[in-house]
Amino acid sequence: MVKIAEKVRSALAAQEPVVALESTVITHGLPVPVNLETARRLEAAVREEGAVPATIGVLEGEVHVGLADAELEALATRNAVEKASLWNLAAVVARKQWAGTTVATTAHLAARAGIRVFATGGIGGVHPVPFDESSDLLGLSRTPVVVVSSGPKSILDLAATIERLESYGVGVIGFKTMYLPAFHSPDSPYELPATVWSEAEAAAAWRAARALGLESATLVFNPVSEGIPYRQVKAWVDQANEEARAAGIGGKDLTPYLLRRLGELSEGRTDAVNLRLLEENARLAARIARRLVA
Ligand code: PSU
Ligand code: MN
Repeated sequence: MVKIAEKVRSALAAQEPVVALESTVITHGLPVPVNLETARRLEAAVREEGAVPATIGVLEGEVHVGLADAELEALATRNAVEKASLWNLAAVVARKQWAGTTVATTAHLAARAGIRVFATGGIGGVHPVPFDESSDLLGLSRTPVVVVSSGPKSILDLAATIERLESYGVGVIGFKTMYLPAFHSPDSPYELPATVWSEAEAAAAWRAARALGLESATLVFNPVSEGIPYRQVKAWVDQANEEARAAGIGGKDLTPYLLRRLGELSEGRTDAVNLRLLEENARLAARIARRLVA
């Protein structure tokens, strides 16, 4: 049911640094063929920083912790692929389906495999549409793992998302920033409860969380380099939301629509920033993972 790749298994046994990577960004977040190129680039970035990558996904009902290149390619190019969040993961496995795993699911699977550090682009959170709240929030409140991201996805209600992280008791840390990074933007008006100024400090915060018996994730928010100003992205998001509302687009179609419109309104800038932040987060996660085994 769960297959841990030999490279990952031996790295964990030898106490070498391992970084988990999610696969919803491959199956649902990015278009073909950028998705496969990006997945490969992220694995290479983790290796360059001296850690072992473990991309997690579901292939024909088998959870893979660590994918061989041919498996990565199969997941990235296949047509009928589910998005496995916490509410459908078990059914996807039982029915032998294929799926990309969300942040909540990847974090859970990584933690169970003994992986302590996980890199992603943006976490899910509270949407402006009532009652659409990502299970990333609750999932991260009960999963002990370091999660490196560039903040919540731009299309979310940031104020509500940061409040929810506090309510659920998720560990929240800014990496060299005192303000919540907002995915495409390196900052936002929302203050963070804590800041670390180095990889060693991030690792120390994780060790403290473990020593104190905290079961929640430690979120490390890493502002993207050369991002887009917060006001600018917010204006695009507001415009795209307004257009979606006018066109009657909602539900599952809303997020892909908004991301596509952001790409158009920004003339491709948001897409370029998205790829850069993914790689920057993979690199930071690898450096933190190295501090954890040192
Ligand atoms: N950020 C992106 N694109 C994505 C995601 C995040 O820019 O595709 C994925 C992540 O896997 C995240 C998931 O965990 O979306 C959240 O989905 P939902 O809001 O349905 O829980
Ligand atoms: Mn949702």
